[in-house]
Amino acid sequence: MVARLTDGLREESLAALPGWTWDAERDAITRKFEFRDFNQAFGFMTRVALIAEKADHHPEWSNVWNKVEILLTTHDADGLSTRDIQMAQQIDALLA
Ligand code: H2B
Repeated sequence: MVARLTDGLREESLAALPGWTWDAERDAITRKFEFRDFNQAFGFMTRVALIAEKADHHPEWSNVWNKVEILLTTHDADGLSTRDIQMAQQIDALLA
């Protein structure tokens, strides 16, 4: 069982993830991405899917043509955990 992040740890982690916003209602983090076209957006989603399968940690997301919105939370923890922070870091690294 993975632990839900404390307020202090969440704030500290989010300070290092400037593109991500905390959703208090879900205790989740979200980020919107925009690409040149659908091909670029779907290529990105494919790379995220491979990370998700490897980590056994899966995003909630949506795609509209060149836009992708990702929400990360840990169902097993009923809120944010280090798994979400690690995944956000890996997702950001895809775009670095
Ligand atoms: N993804 C997310 N976002 N949260 C989880 O708690 C989770 C998951 N649990 N992917 C995993 C799969 C779990 O259901 C399996 C059985 O390990």
